[in-house]
Amino acid sequence: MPEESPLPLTVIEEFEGVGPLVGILIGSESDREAMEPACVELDERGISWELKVLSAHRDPRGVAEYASTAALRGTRVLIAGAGMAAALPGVVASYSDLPVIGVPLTSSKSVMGGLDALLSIVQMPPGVPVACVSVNGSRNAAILAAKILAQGGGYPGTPGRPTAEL
Ligand code: RP5
Repeated sequence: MPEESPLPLTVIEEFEGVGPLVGILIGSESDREAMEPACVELDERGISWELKVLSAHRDPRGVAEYASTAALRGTRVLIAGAGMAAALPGVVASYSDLPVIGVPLTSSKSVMGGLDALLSIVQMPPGVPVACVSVNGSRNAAILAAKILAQGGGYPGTPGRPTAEL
């Protein structure tokens, strides 16, 4: 009998578990300070995280690559903070099945103190959900991520979980 050819899953296994539980993306270096409370909160809870500066409009390919491979690296929740038109959380959600928490941020160029980013993030069209915390609410994003991580292995019918008896 011929030896079985390696499955593409080998690639997945290679990545599995090497990434942090939470991936934080920001659209600009200028967003870093506003996301600091999220990093502190995750540290205090002992949750591993990484932060990357990846802009939806300046580096769309980078965002696509990061978001579409995050789950393979073992990341379970994505947090995306951005200001102004704030496309980043929505783009991330379009490339990943992981839950995405958007953080609308204020910047020196914001309209109405960040209302522009808030509406951009919260008004995602049906089918591509993004959770949205308050303007500059990065600490809440981290707490919500922790709550998501604390949940069990899915809902009835998902692989590895028995179907609920009705
Ligand atoms: C967004 O535009 C960023 O998320 C940032 O909040 C805002 C301004 O970016 P910079 O011009 O400071 O790089 O893309």
